[in-house]
Amino acid sequence: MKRVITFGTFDVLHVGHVRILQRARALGDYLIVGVSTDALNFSKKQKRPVYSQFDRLEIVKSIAGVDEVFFEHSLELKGEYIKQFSADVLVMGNDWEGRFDEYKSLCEVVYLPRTEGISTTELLAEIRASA
Ligand code: C2G
Repeated sequence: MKRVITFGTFDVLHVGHVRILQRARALGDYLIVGVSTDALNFSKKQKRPVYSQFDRLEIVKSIAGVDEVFFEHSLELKGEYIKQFSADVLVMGNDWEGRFDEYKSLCEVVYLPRTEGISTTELLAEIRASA
């Protein structure tokens, strides 16, 4: 049984998020998703997600193929999470290409191409413009 782990904010869920989760799941038999907390987001991007971490966790958990979810409290804890959840593969979008290569000593590290033409940031800009 191959266990896959991935991480993200997954705010204002869109097809790019769904596709990366499905492609991550297809690399193994069990998918664990670390949903970044509001505090982690704020420290990383200086902004609050639209949906709270509790809503984002609940939404991600409801997606077919997602077997387990947890809160990612810090980017630096990835190694700990990989060990804690006994992950065999770490999957990240290629916007993070090369950033997590240090974990290759713990598990396989795979960067998957992002879905072109969609992002939460662009969606929010469109919503603001048309509101
Ligand atoms: N993604 C994608 N295609 C898009 C948008 C996002 O494949 N058009 C992927 C990203 O590459 C990422 C995942 O969806 O792997 C979640 O994206 P975000 O919510 O933007 O996650 P991010 O804020 O990058 O958080 O520990 C790392 C962080 O938690 C990652």
